Amino acid sequence: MSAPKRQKSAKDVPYELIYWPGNPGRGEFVRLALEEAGADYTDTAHAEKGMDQVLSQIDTENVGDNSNPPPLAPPILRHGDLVISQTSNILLYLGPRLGLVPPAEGEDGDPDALYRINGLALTALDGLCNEVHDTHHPMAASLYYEDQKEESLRKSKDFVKNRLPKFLGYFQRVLEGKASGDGPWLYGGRLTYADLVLFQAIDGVTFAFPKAISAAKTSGNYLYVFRLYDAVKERPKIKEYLASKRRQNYLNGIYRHYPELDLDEENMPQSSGN
Ligand SMILES: N[C@@H](CCC(=O)N[C@@H](CS)C(=O)NCC(=O)O)C(=O)O
Repeated sequence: MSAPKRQKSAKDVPYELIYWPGNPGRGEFVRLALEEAGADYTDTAHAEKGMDQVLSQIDTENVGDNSNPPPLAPPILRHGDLVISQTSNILLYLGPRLGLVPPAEGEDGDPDALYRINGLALTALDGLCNEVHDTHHPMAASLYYEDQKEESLRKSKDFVKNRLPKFLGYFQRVLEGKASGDGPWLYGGRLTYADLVLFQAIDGVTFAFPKAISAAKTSGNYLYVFRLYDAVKERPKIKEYLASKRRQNYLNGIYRHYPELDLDEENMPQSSGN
């Protein structure tokens, strides 16, 4: 007897990532989860009229629909009749569906894992994404960088000297802790979406502040953080993705390289900043 044909449920459809074309931005945190899982997804970054799709979502005339409030800003995920925004919220939805968190149920079920993993992802997004954005836009997101260069330099000095070591030191401590389990991963001895977020955040900071990251590497204070970075980069699906045309170059997004903000080693403290 042949197996009964599976009914296509409303959610048995490709994921749709709605994000600005032209730079990886915050969309990349979602993209990497979809890529690592080999998920079926579409991406406005590569779609004809992708920009129009983003603009129609965030249009001030958009009031959403019967169930979904309108999003304020991308990344946005559409999955069947669900439309959600906010990077970490999207990852919270995708994590269990893509197998990027331990199962909540079953004999070895870990129902609290999702919230621990989400905490790690949020922390990486706070310090190594949102604060990086503020290094070139410390005064106002609606002003050009050129209109806030002086403040950007002050902010970058503080980022490189204090904030970057603090966050790298924090993740080094997480990786040294028992809850991280065996191997290079942040939680439970297995890859989760928090590892992908940390990888992408470090990749972006490396583009923006190569001198500071180089100093952080040679300090030897964050060995486990860079080991995690290398381990994610070597995941077969991630490696294939990074070499593909789907991976976009950094360009005028969150992670920008301004040589005048790329402060050198002497701005990095010698200790781990814990
Ligand atoms: N906290 C939000 C921030 C979203 C966000 O700032 N998106 C950017 C692109 S990465 C944007 O288009 N912002 C438009 C705006 O803030 O006006 C998240 O993590 O998704």
